[in-house]
Amino acid sequence: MKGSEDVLLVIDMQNDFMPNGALAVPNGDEIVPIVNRLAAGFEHVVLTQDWHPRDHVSFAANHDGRKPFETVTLPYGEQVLWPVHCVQGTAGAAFHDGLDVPHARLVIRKGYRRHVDSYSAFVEADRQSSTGLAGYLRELGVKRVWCCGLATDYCVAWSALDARAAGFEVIVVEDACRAIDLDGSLGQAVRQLDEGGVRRGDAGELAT
Ligand code: VGL
Ligand code: ZN
Repeated sequence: MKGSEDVLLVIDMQNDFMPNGALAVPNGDEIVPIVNRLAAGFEHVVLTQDWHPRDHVSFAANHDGRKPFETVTLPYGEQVLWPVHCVQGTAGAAFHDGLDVPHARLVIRKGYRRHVDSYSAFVEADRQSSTGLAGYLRELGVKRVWCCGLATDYCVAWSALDARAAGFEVIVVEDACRAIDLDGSLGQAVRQLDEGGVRRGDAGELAT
């Protein structure tokens, strides 16, 4: 059992990222039981929830003539345009029905400001606005952040790198994640994790 120095960050286990969802991550539903089992081994679990207003800047539908998976340049840099997903209060934004983590203490919602996306659970895409998560974890004496969920190459990788930048030891539990893998994004994310000092591991290593 992982105690007070460890937290499991369960990222975006929402219907829209599951097969048949608006922004389906291939085989995203496979990790539901893996995440449930993993989470049972942590006293401290935090969930994240992608949570966009319908007029959000990350939606292709809100840019004339643009299609999903194209990129645009915004004041804070390059932004991938996504299908409309995880709209606040909709069924697509709800957690997968099979997610069973009743002891999760906190849900961090992100991407809720119209003009700024947030893949990361820690810092929004403008790289300035904090969600407050680092301060919350620090105040509780957390030293290590274990990351799992969807998608490996976007919200998981960005959250892991920002957790590291905030001074935590960070492990991405790879078999408890699935990727979107858009134009080599998974390979790039793995390189960034390795270069950034984030460890990659498997749920099995934690079983004992
Ligand atoms: C995500 C793209 C857009 C994710 C969220 O959870 O990885 N990806 N919004
Ligand atoms: Zn999103």
